[in-house]
Formats: sequence, C-alpha cells, structure tokens
Amino acid sequence: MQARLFVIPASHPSITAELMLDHKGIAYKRTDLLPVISKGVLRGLGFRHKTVPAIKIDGRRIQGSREIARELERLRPEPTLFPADPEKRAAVEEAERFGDEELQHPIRQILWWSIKRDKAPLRSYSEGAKLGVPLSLAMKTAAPVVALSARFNEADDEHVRRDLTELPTLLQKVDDWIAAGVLNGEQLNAADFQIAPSIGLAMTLDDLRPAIESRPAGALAKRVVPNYPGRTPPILPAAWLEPLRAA
Ligand SMILES: N[C@@H](CCC(=O)N[C@@H](CS)C(=O)NCC(=O)O)C(=O)O
Repeated sequence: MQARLFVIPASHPSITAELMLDHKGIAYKRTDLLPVISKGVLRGLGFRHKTVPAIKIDGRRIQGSREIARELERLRPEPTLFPADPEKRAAVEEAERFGDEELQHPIRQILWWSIKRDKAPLRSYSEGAKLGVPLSLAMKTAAPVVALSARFNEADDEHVRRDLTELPTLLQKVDDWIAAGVLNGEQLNAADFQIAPSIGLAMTLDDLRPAIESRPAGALAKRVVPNYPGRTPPILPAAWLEPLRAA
C-alpha cells in the first residue's frame, strides 16, 4: 500500500491521521506543510479542499480526519477503528463527530490567538518538521502566516473568550464519554484518536494545562499522545481563564 500524508506540523487533526495510520500498521511518507501555504500546495496536488490532513493512498486522494478514518477502515479492516456492535459504533461515531466539529476549532482558535501575541513559541510546534526551508528561516518569515492563520480561523478576542467559557463543558463531555467506556477503553478507537490530539494540543498551553491534566480527558491525551509537540507559556488574560479555574 502506497501512502503519503500531508500535514501541518503539530496540527491536531493531522496527528489524528498519523495515529490512525500507526494503529492500522500502514507505512506512510509524510510531507510537512506551512499553514496558509498548505492551501495552495494541496490544490496544486489535486486535492479538492484546502485543509490537512490530506492523504494520497493507493492513488486515491482523501481529506478530512473522519473521511481518512473510514478509508483506512475500508482498506485495512483490522485492527478496527470502530466497534462492530451497532450501538457501540453509534456512540463512538457521535464522540468522533463532536471531536471534529465541536472540540477541534476552539482549541485551534485559542492557539492562534496566543501565537499571534507571542510568536516565539511557534518554533517549538515545528521541532523536527521538514518544511523545505531551515526552521530558523521559516520562523523569521512567520509573521504573515500567523496573522493570516489567526484571521482565517477567527482567532479574535470575542471568539477566544467564548471558547474559554465553553471549554469546561467540552471537557466534561469527554470525561463523561470516558466514564461511559466510549473513550479510553482497552482498545483505542477512531474517537480516541480524534479527541486526544485536541486535548493534547490544549495541554501545550501553560494557561490551559492545569485545568486539564488531572481530569480523565487529560489522562486520555497523555496515553494517546504523550509527546505532543509544542509549548506556549502563559499569555491569556487571567480574567478570561476564570471559567476554567471555577470548573
Ligand atoms: N475538521 C477538519 C479540519 C481540518 C483543518 O481545519 N485543518 C487545519 C489545520 S489544524 C488546516 O488545514 N488549516 C489550513 C491552514 O492552517 O492554513 C479535519 O478534521 O480534517
């Protein structure tokens, strides 16, 4: 099986795709792309959409972490990503949908907001990446990429304040799924691989980690992505973090 995965280093859904490929034991080559520039590169490569993860596998082009999960399950059914029992599968699919549609984006917005205010931590998210240019040069020219990424993702004060208010509810949902055995079971599933990278990315922010690491959601992330790349020192206004402290 020939597979090439296109990622942005430290992108949480990109890590989802890598974890699922590893779970299936599918060998792949990885191409690292810079945010923003990735959009043009993907279009040039014949992908229909502008986001990573994107994979070319056995001649087919697939994009989106959930679409990739299904394609990998089709190509290599064992070990599974989804339970065979229909009721259990529905629960995993709902948690996976939540991870993709509700959890990914607020974390993305909080990160870009933080990086826009202090670009220095960006380097730590790209450590070990092969960007086609030296990392020091990529970082020197990062300002427009960061500004555009913050803009495209609506990583502004209003959205990030709302994200931080809603984060405790999102974390509680993850904790509840863990308690119900949908997540963090003996066998990891597509929802674990979807959700753990978002929690892992959130925990790279010193502002968020204390409110997450001792929860079941934090334990899931530590199990599934123990070495999530990147670290952002405290930067968010203390008042915005109140809802997390209260939780
Ligand atoms: N929900 C989609 C999200 C894909 C997505 O938005 N990926 C981001 C990276 S985390 C992206 O490609 N952004 C383009 C950019 O940063 O320029 C999935 O799970 O595949």
